[in-house]
Amino acid sequence: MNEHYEEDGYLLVRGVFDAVEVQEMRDGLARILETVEGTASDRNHAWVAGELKGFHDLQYHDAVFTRMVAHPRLVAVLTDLIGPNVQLHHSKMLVKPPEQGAPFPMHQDYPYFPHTQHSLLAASVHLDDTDEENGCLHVVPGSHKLGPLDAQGDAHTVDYPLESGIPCPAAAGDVLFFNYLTIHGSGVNRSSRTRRNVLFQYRDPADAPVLREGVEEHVDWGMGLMVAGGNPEFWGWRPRFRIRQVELVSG
Ligand SMILES: O=C(O)CCC(=O)C(=O)O
Repeated sequence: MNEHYEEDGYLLVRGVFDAVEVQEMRDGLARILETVEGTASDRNHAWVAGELKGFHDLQYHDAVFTRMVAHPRLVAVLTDLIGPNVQLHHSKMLVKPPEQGAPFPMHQDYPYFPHTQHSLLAASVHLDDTDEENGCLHVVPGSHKLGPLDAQGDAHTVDYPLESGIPCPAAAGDVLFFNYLTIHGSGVNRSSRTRRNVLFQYRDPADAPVLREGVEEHVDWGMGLMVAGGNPEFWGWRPRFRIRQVELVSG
């Protein structure tokens, strides 16, 4: 495993996606935003004051993301960090508009989808150049070693100011990988530039989710896609799910 990731709980890899691929993903996001505009689905996903487009399941919206979640250059890093078998857990977009783009208070991702072996990590794919002015990510190096922390409120925040994390400015095409125990967050977008990221979350398929009353905490449509190796848990894992259509939401 990569020594820096093991020690610090994160890794910034430059140039994973080239300019053409970045543009394809920007166009994919624009298509998704166009389809929801003015519909009941167009909700603000900000945790605190501000604006954020945070739609999940990107690969169900647009095929460009099916290709990108399994991109060979991305997968090469994932197998180094997770192991030979890598499974997609979920995907989402994070579009922070200019002037008012919402911050993310510091948190661990652990309480959103707890697992037993802590293999989960985020690959935050930058589609714009980011810096402190347009709300880049901050991480607290080594904080993954603290294990799961007491989290507060619905947003599961931890008692760390943004300044306790080091800023991770990045260029379009760079990917910041961080473990789901690594404390992270991001500031307000105070600039006149949009900050577009897509975030793919992966795990080792042998890493069992922690169940609450027999139920997995976070289930997304797109979860379970293998992007490297095989899934030794497939037959044990699949029958746990039963799909019940509660409500059909139309635009
Ligand atoms: O990309 C960001 O600004 C933060 C995203 C984040 O912390 C999350 O989705 O858990």
